[in-house]
Amino acid sequence: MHISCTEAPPRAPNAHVAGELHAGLAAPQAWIAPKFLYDALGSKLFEAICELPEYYPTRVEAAIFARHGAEIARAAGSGATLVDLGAGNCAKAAALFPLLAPAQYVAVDISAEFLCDALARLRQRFPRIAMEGLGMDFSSRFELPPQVRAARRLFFYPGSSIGNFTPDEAQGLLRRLRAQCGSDGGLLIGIDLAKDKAVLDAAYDDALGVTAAFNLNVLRHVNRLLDADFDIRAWRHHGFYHAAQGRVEMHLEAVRRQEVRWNGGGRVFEAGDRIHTENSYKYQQADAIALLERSGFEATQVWTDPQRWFAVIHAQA
Ligand code: AVI
Repeated sequence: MHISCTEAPPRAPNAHVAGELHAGLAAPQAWIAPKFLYDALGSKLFEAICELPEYYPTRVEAAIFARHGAEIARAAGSGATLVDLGAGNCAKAAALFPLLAPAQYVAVDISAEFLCDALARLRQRFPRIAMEGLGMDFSSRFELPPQVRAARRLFFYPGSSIGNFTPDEAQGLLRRLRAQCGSDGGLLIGIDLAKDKAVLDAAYDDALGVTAAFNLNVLRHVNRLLDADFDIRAWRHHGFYHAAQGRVEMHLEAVRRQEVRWNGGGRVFEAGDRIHTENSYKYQQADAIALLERSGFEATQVWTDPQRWFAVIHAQA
């Protein structure tokens, strides 16, 4: 199910969303899927995170595109239907329009309202490019609707958002993309690489507390979606690199004992109990390439920064 930017948004969450949230909150180790971090405010907070000095991925990835843009465009080819996954404010794709000259631009994001506002602004800047906005959760199912041209498709998945899936889930998603690519399509993907724990800890627990606000905001979103009564002030953000797992983890920790109720359920959280809200896997370059190849893509070229903190990879179907 998707919401096109030309339709009115639905008023109530669907039963599947409510069921998924309920299952996670009631689990012995409570969790909330990271996609719920992105309501309209969550998307704005993520935009702010991307401006933080500690949050290097956006800056480093942009520098790779700035330095190697012409070569990247040669590898990816121009004139494709550019499908931007997790498009957010669409800024990353827009920066590549002059190089990739897409025949159609399709922006996909779970945060439909934020996406549609961004796309309306983009249409004014680039009136000649056909654009489509799709508010959808592409994490478990992915089928492009008929208004997305079947002509050569180039999937654009920047920002290391693939890292928010476990490697198995990532493989599932990449396989679904591969199936929608056609024989001459491809994928341009940004993947964050493993690095020093101190750099990663700071990137996910910044001095200003923007990442903390981003994480806590998920409880406001859940309050709205499930008619829950989480008290935001009773929770604390944790973001840290777990080297053995090869991932950054975000959690919310209860600062005191509390009972939380939601539509269809509820539970007591003891002080110190945590809700796991996000993983952000950091790959070795070789493992990232192996993941793409296991998913049916052929990695044709890799670009990194001088410190090898981040990789942009072009993979062919
Ligand atoms: C969107 N995603 C790739 C970000 C990340 O780095 O995992 C989300 C984020 N979480 C905390 N800071 C940023």
